[in-house]
Amino acid sequence: MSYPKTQLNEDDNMIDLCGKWKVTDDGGEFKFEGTVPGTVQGDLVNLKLMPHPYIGENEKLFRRLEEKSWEYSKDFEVKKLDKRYYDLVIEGIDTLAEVYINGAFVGKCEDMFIGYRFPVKDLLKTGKNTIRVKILSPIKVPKTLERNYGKLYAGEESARVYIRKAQYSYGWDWGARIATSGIWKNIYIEERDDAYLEGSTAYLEDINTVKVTGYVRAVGDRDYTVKVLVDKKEIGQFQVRAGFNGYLFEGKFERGNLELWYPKGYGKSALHNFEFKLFDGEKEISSEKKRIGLRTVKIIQEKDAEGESFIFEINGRRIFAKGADWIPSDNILSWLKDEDYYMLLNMAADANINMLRVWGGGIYENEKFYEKCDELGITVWQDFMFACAEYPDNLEWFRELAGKEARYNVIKLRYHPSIVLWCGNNENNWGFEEWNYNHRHNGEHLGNVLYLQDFPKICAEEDPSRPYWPSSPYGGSMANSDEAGDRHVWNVWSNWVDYKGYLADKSRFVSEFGFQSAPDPKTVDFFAKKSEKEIFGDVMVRHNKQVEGPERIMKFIHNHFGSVKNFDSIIYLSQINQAEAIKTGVDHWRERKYRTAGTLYWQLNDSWPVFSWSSVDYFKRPKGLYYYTKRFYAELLPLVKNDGDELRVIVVNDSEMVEGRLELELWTLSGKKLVEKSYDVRIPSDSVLNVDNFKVSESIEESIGFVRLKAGSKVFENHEVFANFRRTKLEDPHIAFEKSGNTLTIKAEKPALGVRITTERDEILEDNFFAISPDHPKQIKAPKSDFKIFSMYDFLK
Ligand code: BMA
Repeated sequence: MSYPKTQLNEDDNMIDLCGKWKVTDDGGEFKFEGTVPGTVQGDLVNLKLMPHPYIGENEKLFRRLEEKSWEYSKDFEVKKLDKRYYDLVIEGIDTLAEVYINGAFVGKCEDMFIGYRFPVKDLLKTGKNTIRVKILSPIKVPKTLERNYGKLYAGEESARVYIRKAQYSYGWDWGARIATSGIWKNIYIEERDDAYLEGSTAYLEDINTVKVTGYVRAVGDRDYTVKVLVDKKEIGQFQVRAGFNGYLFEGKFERGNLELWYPKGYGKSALHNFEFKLFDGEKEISSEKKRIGLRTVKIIQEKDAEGESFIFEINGRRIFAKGADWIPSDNILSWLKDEDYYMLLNMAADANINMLRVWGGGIYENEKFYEKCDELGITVWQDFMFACAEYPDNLEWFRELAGKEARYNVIKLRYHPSIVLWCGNNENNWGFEEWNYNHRHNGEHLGNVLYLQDFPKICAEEDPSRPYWPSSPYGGSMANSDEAGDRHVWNVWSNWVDYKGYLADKSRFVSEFGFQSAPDPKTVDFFAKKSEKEIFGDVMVRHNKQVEGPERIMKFIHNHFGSVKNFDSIIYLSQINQAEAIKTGVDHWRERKYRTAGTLYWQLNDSWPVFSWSSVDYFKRPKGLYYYTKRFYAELLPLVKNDGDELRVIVVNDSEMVEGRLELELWTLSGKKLVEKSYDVRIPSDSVLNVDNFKVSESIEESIGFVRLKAGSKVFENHEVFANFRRTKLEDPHIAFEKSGNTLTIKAEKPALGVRITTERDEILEDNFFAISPDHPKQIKAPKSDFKIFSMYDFLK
């Protein structure tokens, strides 16, 4: 028996309270059978009592629901009360709640990110019992607090800083405003006779020494020990003793030949089956089973000519972080299934992503998320859930609650090798310096005591196995400076700068940069009728949450392509612009390895169907950027770049030494080959190799470059657009294709760009949105359903 329940076997040591509950609101408007875990908003839509919030302008109908309080109630049976302890365990409640059993007050919940546990034996009786959970309005209470304590800087809904609830649920520049209410995680009564384990973990103290530790809760006055098994082999039995935050066990053993855990692309992500068994004398009374990977992690911060490095080092190896930022995958979290997590994370891994940043305006993710990242070797930069605001840590209760939340989540998640960093918040320190976040307490910015004192202390106490970083961005002379630490690069896009602007950037680690695009056309069809497909129309503007988001989309389309044909062209061209933009940044920063040591683009996923910075839309349909990601994050990246009067040919290698053949071609858009070269290359491990520099006699202004590296059985491709499509009109590339068996071969007579295959059914293809050189037909696995092939030419006027 252990906590949380997600690890419980279906046994008789609990009374499960999940399932159907009666739900009513305080206004007497709704009365329905709700589902737990769940949310009232999710139920209301599922039961068709409210329309789907993601269609048309329906989102706005959900705003008034925020004002309501809700009551959940359920009868349940208790067969016998013969155990010593009966704890009501609520793994998560959204958010402010009062709990009653058989009419008696049990306790209060005030943080959606904390699991609650209340002893309830005295309140239970054998036979029928009733539990009642009153959930208070998630807007009225914070608004009252705001009136009492003062308005802080927090963008659109400033009251959100007074409630420990996912901050994006009050609306974000990519997210709907749906402030949910509900019992969003498991709820049950745990029956026990004795103590139990919590937060057992194992980590490397140094590369050869494994440390094991964990808490033992509810101890009696007895002699407890904890036996630890690794892959079924016992490695030791350790005494339980009083520690500063409760009883605990601690021990060490030699790693010996236990394999290490590496991020994807750097070795195997080996996981070991750890079993922690709590004994009272000879009797086993509790156990935790966890799959744990062993690795060391630090950030190399060393002075150099450009300032100070910021390089993740795992097991002594430098890592170039290739990734994206992760937001909650739904506005109604109760709609997410394990499969949604698996699919998105598999997609990320297939696209060669080795790091995701769990952004601070969302949630500490579902256990399944981290388990899958452990398995796939995707490292996680984990923010604490504080974003784009000042937070009232001047209030003692708030500071205490924030600390409790941090400690709870660190203890819960610390066994995951994938998490390589705890980070205090998203952009708050940047705000202190550059966005007039000027409220202070005892001279300190509001929130900063948490990020600079409390959180690092909690992390050091509970989890010495990974570094802590105060904020994202942070480091250097200013939080968002480029000479040290991480940086969010938003001059491009948000400040209306076009994407060539990335080329001047010298960030040491780019933890955010992004460019918006439309979702997949089928996703647009989900929320908009034909008559609503107008980029500045009400429905489209509602589905682009950034102020002047649509304006930027159109500006950059006009910049690059001139006038637009129709709405389909906007969808397509916005995706091409986005993909080319992010590629421009990544190509540039990867070439700077390790002066820049990571690129996390904003953002991998979406929380509803929307125009946003994501590479995969709400329905997990890949955008052009997704397929580009696969190529620009591959272990080998060939590049051809224009330095003004010379072309430069480069290969970036993140893996072992490779020998291969590099081919380069330059074509005009009208189909004239300007250059053809090839090189035998030997690319040292973990390197950036300058292959060639040369002058081209003819103008390259109307051309496109293709680079192709053949290494063993693998081919790594890249292209570089030198032409300006507004000046040089694309000509019809005359695309032809042939399907034989499982292979699709696509040919073009002239350079074809942005070749897009659309399929009848949703399919993730081996490749898509690629460029084709007339000399090199493209071969991919054939789609399974009917398909059509387009290229950029079809979408331009
Ligand atoms: C960053 C993020 C988010 C935001 C994104 C796009 O600042 O941290 O707050 O959604 O940019 O504007």
